[in-house]
Amino acid sequence: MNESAAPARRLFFALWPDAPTRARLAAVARRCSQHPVAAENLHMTLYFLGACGAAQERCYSNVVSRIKFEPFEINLNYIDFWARPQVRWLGARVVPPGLTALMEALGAALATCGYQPDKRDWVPHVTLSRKDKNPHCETDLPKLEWDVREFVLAESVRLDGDLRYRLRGRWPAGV
Ligand code: 2AM
Repeated sequence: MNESAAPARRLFFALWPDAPTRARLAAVARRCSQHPVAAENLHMTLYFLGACGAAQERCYSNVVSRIKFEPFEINLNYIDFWARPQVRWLGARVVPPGLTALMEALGAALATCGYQPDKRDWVPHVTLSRKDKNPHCETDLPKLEWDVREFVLAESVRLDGDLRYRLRGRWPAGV
């Protein structure tokens, strides 16, 4: 198949939890919903790119590989609910400066490939459940300090009707 005939991939940059953080997030998601996001799918989206061809993906991967950033910690300390998409999510009352810096660096890099970010304010969040009817979740949150040491490029795919994510690239902090 030549490159232009290859199907576009639905891509996004994200923070991908390490295994212990993922297990803690999954436990909260299960406590809050009968239909939680699958544990292996839990993540924080940084930039949603949408359908991308191979050349676009190469451009994004190239420019972000030059980003230098320091590791940082996100303290996920509250649960909220977006009524229209019926999404329950976990957020951070304080956005760490390291995350703001990474977002700015990524935004500037992606713009050089022609990417135009969503005009809505970005709210850092981990989606815990979708199409959730119950806006309330009464649960004591455990300490959820997420030690971020990389960002990733992920592809969203449907497998037998289920949403799955495949990692296409990962970029560590401090290099
Ligand atoms: P969400 O966590 O709020 O559902 C892959 O679809 C990821 O990109 C999801 O985490 C989703 O966010 C996020 N995303 C952001 N904007 C999107 C859009 N317009 N369409 C689909 N997903 C989007």
